[in-house]
Amino acid sequence: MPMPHRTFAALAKRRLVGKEGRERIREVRNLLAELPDYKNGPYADLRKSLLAEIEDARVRSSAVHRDSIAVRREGAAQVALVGPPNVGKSSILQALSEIQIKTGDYAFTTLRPVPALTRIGGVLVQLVEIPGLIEGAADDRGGGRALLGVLRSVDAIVFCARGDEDPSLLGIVRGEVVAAGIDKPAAIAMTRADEADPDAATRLRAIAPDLPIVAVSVLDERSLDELRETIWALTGLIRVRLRSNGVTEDEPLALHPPATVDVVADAVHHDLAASSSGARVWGPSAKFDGQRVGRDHEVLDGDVVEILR
Ligand SMILES: Nc1nc2c(ncn2[C@@H]2O[C@H](COP(=O)(O)OP(=O)(O)OP(=O)(O)O)[C@@H](O)[C@H]2O)c(=O)[nH]1
Ligand SMILES: [Mg+2]
Repeated sequence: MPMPHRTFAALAKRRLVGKEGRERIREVRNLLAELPDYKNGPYADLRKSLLAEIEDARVRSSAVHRDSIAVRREGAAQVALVGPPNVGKSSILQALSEIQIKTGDYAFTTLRPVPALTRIGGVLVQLVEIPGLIEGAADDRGGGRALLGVLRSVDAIVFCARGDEDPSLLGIVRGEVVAAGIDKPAAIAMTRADEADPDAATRLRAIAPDLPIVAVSVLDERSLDELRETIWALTGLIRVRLRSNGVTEDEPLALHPPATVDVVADAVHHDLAASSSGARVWGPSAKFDGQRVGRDHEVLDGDVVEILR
């Protein structure tokens, strides 16, 4: 004897409370599987309304209005691109990575945070475009709370502002980030630099004298390189390459400074750290090429390290 349809409807409602997106759709599917298979009458109506729920949940999850949005962390660091709408955030993401993303000369082309990996000096860094923030974002205007929430876990922020636009737009965005209690290493990318007038950087500097500014045009590869370097500096990480049997590896290790030879060895293998007797070092931390150092020697960005057993 199936449960009365009103009871089922109430139960369904209860089971969907607080569930959104994929989770909600999964629960609706479970409910559909449990629903008696009548072709007509109240159960058939219930089936129809549950199917409509799936459609609604899909539409809602493609708009931003939830309290949290998760971006899965990848790479050695996570850096957010934050700014007003239509400043060229997606275009930068596209220029620095393999991602294909919609860009367009209108506001709110991007509605959800979009992650993309970029390689900087051989190390993978995750960039995340945060959809355009507007005044009142910290009070959840435009779904701002969820977007700002993504910033809590990032390592650094690149504020994007158009060189040919009123710099106070950037001030508003920064103000919302501050109002949300978020304080991260940051820099400013003055975007669409090819369209900016010569005073643009000065105007931006006046409203954010504390942040480094890099002028970026997606049409200028050199400016993109400068942006990469700026992003790397914001991560605060150092790059160390390993050497063994006279061969230096191409792909560097990314480490949080201060890092010792022991930390390098441990990043390779725990056993190596336990059994090492020190290292030979080439590069900025070495007094001369191949200097023999102990396990507590501090390595620096750009070092080549050969762990000795
Ligand atoms: N001339 C020039 N145009 C650019 C540059 N970067 C982006 N654009 C143009 O600016 C417009 C907006 O670019 P998007 O990358 O979509 O901007 P967005 O900040 O991601 O926009 P939303 O996601 O809508 O907030 C597009 O028409 C781009 O072609 C640039 O360096 N130079
Ligand atoms: Mg965009």
